[in-house]
Amino acid sequence: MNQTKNTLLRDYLSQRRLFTAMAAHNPLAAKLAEEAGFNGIWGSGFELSASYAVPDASILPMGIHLAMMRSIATTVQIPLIADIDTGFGNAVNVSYAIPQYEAAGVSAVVMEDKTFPKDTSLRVAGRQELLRTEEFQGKLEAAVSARRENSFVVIARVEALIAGLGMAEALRRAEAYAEAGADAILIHSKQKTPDEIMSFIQAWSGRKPLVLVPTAYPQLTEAAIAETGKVGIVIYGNHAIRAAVGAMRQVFTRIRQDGGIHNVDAQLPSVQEIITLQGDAQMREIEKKYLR
Ligand code: SPV
Ligand code: MG
Repeated sequence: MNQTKNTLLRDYLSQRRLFTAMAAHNPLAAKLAEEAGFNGIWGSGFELSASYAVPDASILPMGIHLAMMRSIATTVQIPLIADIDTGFGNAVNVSYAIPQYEAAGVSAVVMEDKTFPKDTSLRVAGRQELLRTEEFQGKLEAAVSARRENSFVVIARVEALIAGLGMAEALRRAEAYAEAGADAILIHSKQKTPDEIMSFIQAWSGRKPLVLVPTAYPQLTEAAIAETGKVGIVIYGNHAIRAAVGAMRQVFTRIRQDGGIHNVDAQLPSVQEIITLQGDAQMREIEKKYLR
């Protein structure tokens, strides 16, 4: 199964077809993303942190993220790209983390070049400090050599634009990470327009496919991204948790205002819909076959 999922993602990358990944913080969200037609799931650290109501700043331990990745990978048939932040330490920690993520059914990891503990990229005035290039190259080489299957994808994430170090430094690091064996380069920007990211794409040699997370510059459509011919994956980084927060707030407020559930009931997905999402059909088959 892993091989099939990995190969699917690899094919998109090698053909430079745009692979769309939606964030999920639990298996139910992943299932809804699969149902909606996304090509894969983004195992977002931001979303998982938010679902525990803690900052996305290396506060949740690896085990919690890993367990969630395993549950998501077990639930959906589409590839899962795990956000492993800084790799939970140095190159030694990375060497031990990668086989565990692979065994959990993940098809790819994204590792970022920030120091541990990290701060989240889109936070206003966040603490953004980058590792030395050579040190991050070592971590990438450790990740590449720790994978059991060559089809497992290692994505290097460049945070130079987020840290305000400029285009030349971002390009220099992206080349260095490709040199170290990364299969793709995630270039992140928090500019409110796509200009910065488009300049990077234009200047990029194209030796590896790029990965974009257009949260800050939502005007950039998939059609425009695909037109560049240099981007392999677009990640929608936090739209599952934001949708959930918006919907829960609205319904909770309404129930308090109305003093009951009489006005919200008809607007909500039915209990039967939730039972279906729980995989009721499969359990019924098991019951029929094996319960005696
Ligand atoms: C995440 O979703 O956890 C990401 C993307 O890493 S961002 O939050 O934009 O840094
Ligand atoms: Mg993250």
